[in-house]
Amino acid sequence: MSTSENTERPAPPTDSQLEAVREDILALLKQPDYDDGSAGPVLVRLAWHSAGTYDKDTDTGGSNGAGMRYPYEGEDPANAGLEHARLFLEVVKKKHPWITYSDLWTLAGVVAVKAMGGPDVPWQGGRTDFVDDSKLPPRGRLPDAAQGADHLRHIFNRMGFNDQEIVALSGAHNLGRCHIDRSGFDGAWVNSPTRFSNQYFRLIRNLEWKPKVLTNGVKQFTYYDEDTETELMMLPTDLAINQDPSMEPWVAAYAEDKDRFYADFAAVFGKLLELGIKRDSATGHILNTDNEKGG
Ligand code: ZEM
Repeated sequence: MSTSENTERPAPPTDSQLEAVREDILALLKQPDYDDGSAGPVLVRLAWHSAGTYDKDTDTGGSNGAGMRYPYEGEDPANAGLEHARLFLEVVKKKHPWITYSDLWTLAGVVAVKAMGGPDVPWQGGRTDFVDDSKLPPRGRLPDAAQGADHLRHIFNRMGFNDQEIVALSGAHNLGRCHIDRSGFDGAWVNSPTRFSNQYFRLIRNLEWKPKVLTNGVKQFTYYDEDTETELMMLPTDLAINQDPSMEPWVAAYAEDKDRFYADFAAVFGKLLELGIKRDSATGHILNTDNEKGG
């Protein structure tokens, strides 16, 4: 599956080149005919799934390589729906061919979080699209929403994250929605799914969530708000973090303190997007590009 494209180490982009990419990502966020009128949430999910395959013990997976371009990762049922995100970004790639897909997908998540009212997430470029066959992640590395806190630990400890970081990352579910034809789950977590906030944590704690079995047999949790006549949802994993004795205090902290959540989310999302990327600590330049492997 090796590809010969992008095997030359590119010159680092100038600030103005990167700024132009950011602007073009911003310009495509508004999508009147898509979901809640925004490409933002699905772009955040693309960034997460591109990086969340990382395994620290074997140093495999992660955003380098942009493996979702190829069927094994791209057509993994866990990534269903992310083709929309990749398609949205294709116009940006066409206009700025110098940027790698792996940089573009991670940067788009960061730009979208900020544009939807979230924090500034630290981001550095330099990822390679070279597919290193020895680094390919197997399927099954992303979390299964039907499971509980121990499963989340199993998945996220493998990336190097602790309980607090798992809870902070889960706060991304303030954005977007579940699609029955993608994950089998259905609905949005909050009433304003294109506005980043800590509402997700407050709703987990303050509403009375009832189990619901969808027509496809999938189990999730539901809350029907009589006043607004809207139905909100939670995944089993979303409620599991509020049951686990070591995660629950973080759910409480983020429900109460929006600034704390923003700061912790920015740090951990930034860390997620760097998994498997090795940089020179002085210059920030990437060390593990393709051509050291001989391209
Ligand atoms: Zn999600 N996520 N996620 N997530 N996620 C969905 C949607 C979104 C889990 C999960 O199973 C699901 C993180 C962590 C975890 C987003 C961001 C992040 C959906 C619905 C599911 C089932 C997909 C669909 O049907 O379209 C589980 C179990 C997680 C473990 C904690 C992390 C970390 C994220 C980013 C930091 C976002 C933004 C969405 C909404 C996507 C959209 O299309 O609207």
